[in-house]
Amino acid sequence: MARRNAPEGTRAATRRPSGEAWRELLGTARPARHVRPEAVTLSAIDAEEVALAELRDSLSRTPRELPSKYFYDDRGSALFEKITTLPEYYPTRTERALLNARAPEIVLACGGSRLSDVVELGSGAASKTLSLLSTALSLGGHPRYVAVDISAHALRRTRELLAEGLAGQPPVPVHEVLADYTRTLRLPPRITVGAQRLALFLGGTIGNDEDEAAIALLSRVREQLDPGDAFLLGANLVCEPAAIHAAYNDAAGVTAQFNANILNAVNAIAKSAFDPSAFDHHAPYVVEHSRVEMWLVARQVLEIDLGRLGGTLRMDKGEGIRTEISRRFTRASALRLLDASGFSPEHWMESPDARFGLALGKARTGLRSF
Ligand code: SAH
Ligand code: AVI
Repeated sequence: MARRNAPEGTRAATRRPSGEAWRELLGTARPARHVRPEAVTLSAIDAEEVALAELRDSLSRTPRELPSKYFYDDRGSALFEKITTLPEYYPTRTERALLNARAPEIVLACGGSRLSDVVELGSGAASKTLSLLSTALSLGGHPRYVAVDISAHALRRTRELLAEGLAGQPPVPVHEVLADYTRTLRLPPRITVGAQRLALFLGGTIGNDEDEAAIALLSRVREQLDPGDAFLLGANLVCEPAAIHAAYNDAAGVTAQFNANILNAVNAIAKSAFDPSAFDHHAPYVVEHSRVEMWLVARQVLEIDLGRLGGTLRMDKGEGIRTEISRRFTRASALRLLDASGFSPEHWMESPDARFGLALGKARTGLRSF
């Protein structure tokens, strides 16, 4: 197919998903308006038919699954932002406090004023990244910020929050990349030759993948960097099960809404007929696997028209669809991930309550140290 032969960097721009629903899920990229806009580069965006195949495949597994990236349509992104403000959801505020406290150390370890390129995967609202950019500016640096996210809504929020949060400081050029980083990851070229790059993957999002997928993703990030470039990984740590449980079972029911909304996103893409209200939110912390598992559990026998996925899905009462895993790491397991992906771990920083960790690594010459 001719389309498949298009250069990767241009494919997304020339190849428009045909379905309204898919456009809605992925949105369209726009240049940043408030923070000195730059040209937008798009990495390859999933084609509609690839999404349909992925959904078909994941729903036919045992157990049935939906990839967690489908949470982030406009409503899902807004619900996630709301989750980050809930009293029970400790990861965001814990990571923010840790980043605020350690920003000078992180920026200095990344060249201080030479830090000129900050790239964030799954940037979301990017509210925590402000402290790093602010610190780089206050050290006399001129960082550019590259935000990579599958959600157009999240990129819009990134733009708004950066404009608000950095008001009164020198302008930070923002480069938005609307892309699915589980597929092609194509970062814009570094801003100047020899510029020091820092890639960020915060929020504990790495915990939404099993080891194999996590290492594949981080290795792709490594391939886009030069030896000596820095990578900062945020990881949720194994801690009190009750605190973890509460974070995914909040009293206001926002996480339950976020979970159910994935079915709206799937319906929009597949023209399927999932009824989100026919499922219960179930999110236990599974101690044995050090991970939360989010499920949508059928409250009764269901016959669901799968629309463009083809056929009908029959679910028994009590049968579940797993929508997310959210892993908790130890210092050792987080550093192992970095190492296995081609980064030499250099710093480990932990919140005072030991619930969240940040690992700073440097890209190695060889992808593997073993
Ligand atoms: N880093 C932010 C947001 C975390 S939520 C924080 O710490 O608060 C996860 C973010 O990753 C969302 O904004 C979501 O849209 C994005 N995301 C999830 N899967 C993605 C994928 N496959 N490709 C690109 N972005 C993805
Ligand atoms: C994005 N990710 C790290 C969140 C998490 O905690 O795993 C997504 C989330 N799911 C439920 N609440 C928040």
